[in-house]
Amino acid sequence: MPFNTISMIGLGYIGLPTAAVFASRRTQVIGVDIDQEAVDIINRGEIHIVEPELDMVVHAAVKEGYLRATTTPEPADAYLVAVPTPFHTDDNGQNHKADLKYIKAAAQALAPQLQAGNLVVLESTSPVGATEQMAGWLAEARPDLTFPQTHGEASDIRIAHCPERVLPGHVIRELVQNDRVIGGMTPKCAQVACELYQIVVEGECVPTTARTAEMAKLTENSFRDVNIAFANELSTIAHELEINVWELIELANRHPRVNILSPGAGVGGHCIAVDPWFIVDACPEQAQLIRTAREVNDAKPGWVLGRVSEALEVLHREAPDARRKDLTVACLGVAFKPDIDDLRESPALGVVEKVVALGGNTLVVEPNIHALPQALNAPNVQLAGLDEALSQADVVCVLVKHKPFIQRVADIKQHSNVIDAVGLLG
Ligand code: SAJ
Repeated sequence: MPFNTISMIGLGYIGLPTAAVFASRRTQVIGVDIDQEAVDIINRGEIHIVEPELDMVVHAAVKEGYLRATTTPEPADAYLVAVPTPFHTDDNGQNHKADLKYIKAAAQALAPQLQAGNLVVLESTSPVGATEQMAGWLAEARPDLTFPQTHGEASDIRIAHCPERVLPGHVIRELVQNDRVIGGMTPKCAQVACELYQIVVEGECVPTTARTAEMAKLTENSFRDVNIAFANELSTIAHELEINVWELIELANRHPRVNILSPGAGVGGHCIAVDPWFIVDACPEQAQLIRTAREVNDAKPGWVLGRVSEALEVLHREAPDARRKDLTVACLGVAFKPDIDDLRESPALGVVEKVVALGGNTLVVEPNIHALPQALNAPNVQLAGLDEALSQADVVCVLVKHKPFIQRVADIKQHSNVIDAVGLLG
């Protein structure tokens, strides 16, 4: 079927690049977001998020008239939903269930525009069953139309799940090159959704069921989480045994069937530290390894902090009159991973916050930001350059392996008291 106009509901880290890439293929794209400011920025041909190359693609798409943003859905041939699926929060605080309220709101907002023959695709990372639930909300709002859950292949509306799987920092390239898993509520739904994605995707579009596609996405991120947990556990074991974990991994990885990932300050971001819990929540009895991996990775920032405390204790003992508040710790990196400016869900940021709380002075070196986040707004913490930090710090703690740190590794090595959570020094 022809897709003359598509509508992207949610213009965030996934929705905006996806909308822009479709628009760059000369498809009319109507982007929808509840954030008026984001809508205004996009309509000026600018962007409200940081992602390499995205500004150029959005600018060209808006200027050439293929991309337009609005706060209310308009008629389209296909609707793509890319809204957040955070943890559920109730009176007892946060739990590890997915909160589908944004999917429900998106479904209710687009439902009045639906016409027979339309396709609705859920892109948001979701627990198994969420696509069927979205179809239920659409059907509730539009009793005049038929849906796959009741009318199968004969339904007026086609519904599919096509999880996004792009790596932040490489989104524009991966949106086009990666294979896509396309789960239809019926085989016809999957086929129609494949036709849509083939407009932009150069990789293969592989059809399956909606439930399998939902689980495929959770599986990919759980696989990575479990493997990072192995590396993180290894780093604490190696420390106990007085072995250099980076050399150890380098040696083990020379085996043709071994490929150990890198230990770090913990696992951050909005995906890998969240998605495995949706599996654990659905199958708590069976998901033992997946749960343990989450716990191992969540414990890693605390372990790194413990090493900073130990180093300070030693200095304190060595120079009894140097009061703890006069000691300075330099923290290199606060982003959630190398070479990005994104501090959300960052394990490094968590470590820095606790280092600040230990007392003393903290110098934060983060080449990707110009001002410290609110969480680090304290009199004893400052954003600093690398040279200043290295000359003033009693303890240096490397938390993120940013390129500018790799370039200055020889200088960092000169410091006498470095805690290296990411293998910068080798
Ligand atoms: N990390 C390590 N050691 C490693 C690799 C990563 O400690 O060897 C840490 C990073 O520093 C970071 C966290 O893990 O804190 C996650 O980083 P990442 O680069 O592995 O992944 P994300 O969260 O940026 O993106 C992931 C990707 N998923 C997979 O690689 C399986 C991406 O393809 C997904 O689209 C994205 O999650 C998502 O949106 O779900």
